[in-house]
Amino acid sequence: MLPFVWSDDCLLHEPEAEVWIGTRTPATEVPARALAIRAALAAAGAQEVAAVSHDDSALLPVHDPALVEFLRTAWDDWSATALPSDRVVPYVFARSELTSGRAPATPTAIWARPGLFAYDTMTLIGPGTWEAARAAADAALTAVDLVTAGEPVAYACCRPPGHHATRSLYGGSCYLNNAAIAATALLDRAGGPVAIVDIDAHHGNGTQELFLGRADILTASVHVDPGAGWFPHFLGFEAENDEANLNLPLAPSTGDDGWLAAVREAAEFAAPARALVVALGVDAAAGDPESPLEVTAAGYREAGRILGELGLPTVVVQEGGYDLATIGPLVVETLFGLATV
Ligand code: SP5
Ligand code: ZN
Repeated sequence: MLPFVWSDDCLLHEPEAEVWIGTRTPATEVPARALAIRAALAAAGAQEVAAVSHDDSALLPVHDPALVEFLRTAWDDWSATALPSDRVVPYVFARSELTSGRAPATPTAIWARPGLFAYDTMTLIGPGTWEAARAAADAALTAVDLVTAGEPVAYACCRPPGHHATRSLYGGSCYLNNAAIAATALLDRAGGPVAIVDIDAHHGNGTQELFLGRADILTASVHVDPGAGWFPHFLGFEAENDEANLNLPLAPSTGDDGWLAAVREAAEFAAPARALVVALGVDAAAGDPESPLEVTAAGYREAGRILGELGLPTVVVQEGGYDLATIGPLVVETLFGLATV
């Protein structure tokens, strides 16, 4: 069984809540997710490897230094100010149209600063958020190191997830784009193009926007149709496809047959690459509270097999998956599929 990369620091992010349509609802992206996955991997006999700390220089091919600096300091600045909210939440947004495309001023008010970097109200920052986000990136980079050293497949138990984070914005429960960070690190070592295949139930909008127009990083995403009312709402459509980007939106209620056909198409698209990053969300599974797709455990295993058949050096990073009772087994099924080809 393949190695899995783990960091205790990924547990430090405890958002507690999401502000959705102005309502504080219980958080779905909770530390227990990572513990459930770890327990299932350990029971399956996977080898745990501790995440190794990497320099911030590995983040900068992907993220604006201003976003990194904001995430690093946001909680300390917020908590040093007497504010009525126990988490960093935006209330005003620095939309580019607001400033006619000019760079917005850096607000003096601490409570206005999140509006420079957040694109939703659901992605809260509290004590430990930065440490966890940084540890998740370290886990992804450690998995890259394992694959570079000759492991055919390595899995990183990244938490918080990453695929909704763009170059300079955070959102969708994501702060740093772990899959994108892994892909740029792999690019240096693969000697050719790298593909990211995203099978999370939601469109990997951050990853798509990060690599828009780049031929050396191919991006493919299989997800529930945002046009049917699902996050990230504004993108993830076929109209965004080009030679280096493939969106495969699926109708709500799509099960194994339709989903696996899309995964096969994504795998074919990725085939010319020299290395692969799988953004593995298991929220496409039937019963997940955050998506209407109806993939089974056998479907996830088959997806793993399809992607493993490409025979590329492969880094798997964790994205979503919110049903605590099933996410561990679903990750194990996928990895069994990938590693037993
Ligand atoms: C990584 C990942 O799977 N991110 C998913 C983010 C989607 N969240 C959008 C949720 C929309 C509203 N859901 C209502 C739940 C209220 N707690
Ligand atoms: Zn998701």
